[in-house]
Amino acid sequence: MAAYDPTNIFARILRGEIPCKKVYEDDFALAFHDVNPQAPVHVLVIPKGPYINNMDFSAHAPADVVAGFWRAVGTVARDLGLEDQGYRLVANNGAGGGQVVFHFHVHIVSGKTPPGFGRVHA
Ligand code: DGP
Repeated sequence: MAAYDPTNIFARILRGEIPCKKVYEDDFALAFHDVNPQAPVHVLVIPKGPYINNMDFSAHAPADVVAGFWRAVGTVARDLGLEDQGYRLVANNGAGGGQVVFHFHVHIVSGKTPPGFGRVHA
């Protein structure tokens, strides 16, 4: 696996170097609106640590960091009022899995979602 690149766009958002439309933040995660929404609700949740993707995060993040991150994903979905209407979680992993930004992130999408969303770029 390639090394984490600290110049990626989400690392820059975490450092406050570029703005985001923040919806939630705690010790483990930052959540903000996707700049190019694919559904009426499209929010990204990212861990605060330098993990490239799910393979990296699931293998290398300490247990409290993994738990804190996934609790934050649930909190964001709840705070967005999505519990009743439902939502999808998408985590593209690797270029072949459609990942473009190489800082681990989970998409929360709800409402009308285009069929192409989350497609694999084989
Ligand atoms: P992925 O393909 O899973 O790596 O998705 C990356 C997402 O990140 C994509 O839906 C667009 C979003 N994105 C890219 N650059 C920015 C940015 O500067 N700000 C925000 N808010 N979202 C971004």
